[in-house]
Amino acid sequence: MDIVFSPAHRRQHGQAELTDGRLVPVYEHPGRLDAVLEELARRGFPAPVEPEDHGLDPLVAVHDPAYVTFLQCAWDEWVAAHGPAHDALPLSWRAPGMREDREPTRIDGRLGYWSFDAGTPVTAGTWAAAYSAAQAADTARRRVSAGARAAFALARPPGHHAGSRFFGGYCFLNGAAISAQGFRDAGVERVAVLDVDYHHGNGTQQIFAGRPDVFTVSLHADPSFCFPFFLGHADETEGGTHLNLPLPKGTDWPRYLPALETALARIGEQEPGALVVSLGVDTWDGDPISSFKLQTADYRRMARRIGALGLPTVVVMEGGYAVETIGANVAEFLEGFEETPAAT
Ligand code: Q9C
Ligand code: ZN
Repeated sequence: MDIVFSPAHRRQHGQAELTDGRLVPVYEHPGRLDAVLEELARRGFPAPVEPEDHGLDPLVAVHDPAYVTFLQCAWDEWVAAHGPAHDALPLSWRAPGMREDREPTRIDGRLGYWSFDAGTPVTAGTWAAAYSAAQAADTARRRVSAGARAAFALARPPGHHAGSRFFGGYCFLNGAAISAQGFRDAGVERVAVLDVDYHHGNGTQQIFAGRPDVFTVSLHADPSFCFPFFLGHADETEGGTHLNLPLPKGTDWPRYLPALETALARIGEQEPGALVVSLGVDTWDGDPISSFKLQTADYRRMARRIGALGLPTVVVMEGGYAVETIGANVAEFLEGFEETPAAT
């Protein structure tokens, strides 16, 4: 499997995120990908390739150009107001009854206007890193469009919480959505996105809501008790174009598998021409911010089933915060996928 990786991911290294009422060191940090790279090399995977640069077009195919412009300028605006010593974090958001037709001019207001949480620091390198991750997802998609059976965008910051007009949940640009839209623009009539990150893929759901050409599915911790809290319930079908499979605290493989089979059956019914997988391994038993109980060997089982669809597939890295096992969990997934043949 082709692996697309950019060292520019290191430029997103926030100081702190707001968790449980305290500023704590960020969970989403460069060491995550270092650990994956090291484990893939150890297991003999081919050396990664760097993303091609296709500019802003793939980004603005799924994000509002005004949002993309904001991301490019946010750090400079923050430094002008507050200096460079601390990361930029939003503190105020609209509530119902407040106005969304007036974009604030002050950076503090603008950060809230374009986001939905205080766990996603904007830093000096955020744009460069998020841009490289978006290009990695796009390059992986181009490799598959050019005939590869599958490609893996080993990228960060992750993307599935980012919507057409907002960042949050450690995400700025939605690589999975960029890949899916890229398949569409390359002539694939129907695309499916399968999100197996522990958290609901609210950004992906929002971007493709009501789009019969892009069927989206998310398996995740029930938003009644888990971030992102305000989307991800089973009754959100987006006119039959989306499926949510919320799962309880403590879900293990025997309870995860039936939901995965449901997801795969629904995807199969759509007869898609390509698949994008949002691969979060924060479902691992022992992840520091999650509650599921998947074991390392379960990622091989998961990938065998996903691979059995036989579809041209882009896998995009999302969450997974247990640095000691993130590499093994990702490697098991990729090896399991590679055991499956392409449909003929
Ligand atoms: N105590 C992804 O996995 N809230 N994003 C964390 C930690 C945000 C996770 C709170 C979690 C976002 C891509
Ligand atoms: Zn996650």
